[in-house]
Amino acid sequence: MEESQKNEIAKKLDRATLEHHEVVRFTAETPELDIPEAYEIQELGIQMRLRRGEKVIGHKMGLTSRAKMQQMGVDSPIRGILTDKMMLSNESTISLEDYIHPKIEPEIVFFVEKEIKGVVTPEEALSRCNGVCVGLEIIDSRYKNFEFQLPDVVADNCSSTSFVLGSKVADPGQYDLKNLEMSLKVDGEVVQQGVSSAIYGDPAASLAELSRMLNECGRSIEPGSIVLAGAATAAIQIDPGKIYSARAESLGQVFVSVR
Ligand code: OOG
Ligand code: MG
Repeated sequence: MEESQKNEIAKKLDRATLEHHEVVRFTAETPELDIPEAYEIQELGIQMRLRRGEKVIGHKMGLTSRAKMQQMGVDSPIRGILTDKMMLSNESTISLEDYIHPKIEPEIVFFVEKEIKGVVTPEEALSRCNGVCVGLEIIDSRYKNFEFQLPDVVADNCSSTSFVLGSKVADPGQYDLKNLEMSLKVDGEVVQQGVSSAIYGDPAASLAELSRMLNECGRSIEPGSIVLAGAATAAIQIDPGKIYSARAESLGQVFVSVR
């Protein structure tokens, strides 16, 4: 694919993000779009954000659950980049006007203290973190009806839009992070329930997989990064006038309200 075509796709996605409108998936017209090209487009989109003054603060893993991978017919998760503009404070109120058709999902989030590089075990990856928390991720795919193929969603920075972090809990090694009960609530009522093992068998394994994926393009997980390890349950549609919360055993809760 020509450089100009990659730039064109990145610009369309960037505009759709800024103007909150949807686009039709690019693989419909350009079926040859492949995964490495999609990561190049993702990077072009991030460069556009950086030129507007945003700062990279971490990474997210997506499609880490077996169910989502099977649904997409893939055996590897995808990764995206998080910027400071995407982070909301706990108990924030969002307005649906700032989104297209957002969904929300409960996540486990790592605070990386020391660089994680190359192929590492989940234990090694975890030992480089100084905290963990429960999070809520708001995904707002720029594609019509959330209909995309793998290269489309990678190019769209894995539907990244906003996220909220709960209180950071220190010394993450003290918890059995793969066996935490997790739930997603709407106005205090549980609507989705799961176990943290739904996140790639173990959220720390998702962190290690991110390190392996970044290493393939000569990169690493930088010290100070935040990493969203993936959703523990299916995402649900966000409606106005509701309060959404995620809870993870031992890690507490995190909230976002919708206007
Ligand atoms: C892709 C993003 C998936 C997760 O945690 O699995 C994701 C999507 O479903 O739009 O963030
Ligand atoms: Mg997610």
